[in-house]
Amino acid sequence: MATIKPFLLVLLFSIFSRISSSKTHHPLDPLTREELSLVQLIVKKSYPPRSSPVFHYVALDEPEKHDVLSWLAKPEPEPLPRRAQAILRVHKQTHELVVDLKARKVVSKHVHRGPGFPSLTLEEQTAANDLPLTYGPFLRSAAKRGIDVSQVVCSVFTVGWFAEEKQFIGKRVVKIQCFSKKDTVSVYLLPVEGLTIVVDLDEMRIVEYKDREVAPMPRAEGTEYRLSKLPLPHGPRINGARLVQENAPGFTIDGNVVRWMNWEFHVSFDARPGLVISMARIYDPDQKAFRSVMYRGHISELFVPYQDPTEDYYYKTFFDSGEFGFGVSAVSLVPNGDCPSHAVYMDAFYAGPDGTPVHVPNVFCIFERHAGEVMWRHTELAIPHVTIAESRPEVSLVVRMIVTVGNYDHVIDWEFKPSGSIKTQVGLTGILEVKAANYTHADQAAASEEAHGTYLAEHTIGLYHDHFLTYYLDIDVDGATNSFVKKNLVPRRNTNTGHHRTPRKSYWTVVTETARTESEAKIRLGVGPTELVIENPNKKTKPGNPHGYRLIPGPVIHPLLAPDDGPQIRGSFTNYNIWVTPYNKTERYAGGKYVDQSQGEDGLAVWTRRNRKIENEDIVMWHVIGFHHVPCQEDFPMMPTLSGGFELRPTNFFERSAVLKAVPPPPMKADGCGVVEP
Ligand SMILES: *[C@@H]1O[C@H](CO)[C@@H](O)[C@H](O)[C@H]1NC(C)=O
Ligand SMILES: *[C@@H]1O[C@H](CO)[C@@H](O)[C@H](O)[C@H]1NC(C)=O
Ligand SMILES: [Cu+2]
Repeated sequence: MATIKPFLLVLLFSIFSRISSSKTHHPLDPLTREELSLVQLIVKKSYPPRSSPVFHYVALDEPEKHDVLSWLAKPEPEPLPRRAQAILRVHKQTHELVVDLKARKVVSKHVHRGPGFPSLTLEEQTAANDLPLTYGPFLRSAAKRGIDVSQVVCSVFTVGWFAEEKQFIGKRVVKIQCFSKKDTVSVYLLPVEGLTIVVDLDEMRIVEYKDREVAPMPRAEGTEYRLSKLPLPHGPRINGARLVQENAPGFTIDGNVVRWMNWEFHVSFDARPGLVISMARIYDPDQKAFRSVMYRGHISELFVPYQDPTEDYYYKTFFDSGEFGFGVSAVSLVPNGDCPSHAVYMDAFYAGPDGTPVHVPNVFCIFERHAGEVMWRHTELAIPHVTIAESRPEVSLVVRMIVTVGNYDHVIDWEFKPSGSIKTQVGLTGILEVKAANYTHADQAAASEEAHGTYLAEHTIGLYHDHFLTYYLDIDVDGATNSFVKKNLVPRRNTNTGHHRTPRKSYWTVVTETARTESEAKIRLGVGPTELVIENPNKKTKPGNPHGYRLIPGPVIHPLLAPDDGPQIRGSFTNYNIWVTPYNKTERYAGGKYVDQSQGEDGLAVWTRRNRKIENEDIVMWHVIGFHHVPCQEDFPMMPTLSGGFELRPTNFFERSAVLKAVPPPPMKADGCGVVEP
């Protein structure tokens, strides 16, 4: 999987991988191209020749956590057995298989029942998109609107779930919306309104068609974003910058294990969440050992409900990860735009619909970030005749993936800092979802109850919507057994009970509360100030504080939909910003494993009803962050990146600052060539 881009590095790493035992899989390595092909072969053989199963998901069936950890502890471990899990559609049924790659056989096969369906394949989306273009009634609708069908593209949208829509229950259906590409490439900005097109994916045919009304089309003018097509003058001009790294790059990639400064972690690709960070450990010079911080971290779900309840748009309540697959939707990164010039790239493979491996080049990039920030500093002015000014530049390591689902692009970063912090960031960019409406001025839209968005251009409304991102964070502070501790900041009145009376009337103090069960760990942020810490109650610093990592939360968001609304029942994992569950290998996806048309039958809200014990257990934290999005004109036709994220920060984890003795790099010459001699 590790295809390193720059030529020299290819040389370097190919030598390196020959030295290291490249044949030995890390137990969490993603399935290779060869392994995916083997899965295809074994699975197809397990079905009668004409049943043509469709592969919706294939991934490593990872070994149990304790096996992985004991593998890690051995100096020369034997490779662990490799197994794959596969989700297929066969004869309108969802099949779950586990394949043993060594024994070359299917070791378990069962039919999943229940309302939710697996994520869509790209191929079935393409096939469905083409259906309207040869469908008589659609051709008549286009003619009625004066639209040339050769200038139309269509796109699949998941239908969500609404209890009243009984005709969809048990059928794998999608809705199709069509767009004009006449004089534009920003097709999402030119929707053809007033049509309902429902496609049954298992039968691959249109099963419902309605043409209600003719709405005006938005204009193509002003929707261009390709620089080569944009009229002069261009600007502002982005200054070039080239990073000169004396010991470049500062990290090594051994298979899928990345080592950098005091960090070591495993980077993996999974067709569902895409980028997965595992077994992040940091070196502690006091203990002369690597210490575990996070066993697993990835985006678990992304819920994007649009806020227009009318016929054409009510159903748009997307679960981008579960319905479309974040991994499958991850794009090849554009060098020098998506990642800086000194980045190193990795490739990925996933299973196409017939099981054949699909290669995604440059799916992740890894780079050192020297962004001009300060790691720490101090100028001491209090000591007469002594000049002290100590300063260290911040440097961090970033692993990045970009996921494009339809109109939106999501830049997903995991950032590691030598201080011990892990930061995440998600950047939203791309094209807004708009509807065409018969307005010609913002005042008309503002006066109407029917706009459900911002008037952006002639006949164009940018629809209101939310982005709710849920992160899966299996934090293991110094081992798996941890507790979740709330350190609530509580205001107090000064009762002057101490020895000396003071005129101070009030102060705040910390009241610590350890969550014993899942319900005690469901938290809506923004209510009262609190520090949220994952602690290891069994491991303490020399002064006696439990080792911990605390969460500096990301942008806080709460749902505004009614709890009895179908989309919110499915998206009930957004009811809290924090959840903590006991580790369970199968509980990975906050909105459930089978999300398309799900009815909220699976996921965080359901699992945590058991109210399991989470104190001094192997626990997983889930963090929901997000944005309510009221579109504005600057988001049109291309939205500049809007970012947010959170930080996991060591808290009494080390005996002292992990970067106290950080050695700054030698200063560079002004031309960037060579180091200034002292
Ligand atoms: C749009 O509005 C204009 C003026 O109010 C009206 O004449 C026209 O019929 C409307 N068009 C549609 C498609 O509703
Ligand atoms: C793991 O989670 C699944 C789904 O919630 C549940 O069915 C199963 O019983 C759990 N296993 C254990 C050991 O708790
Ligand atoms: Cu948005």
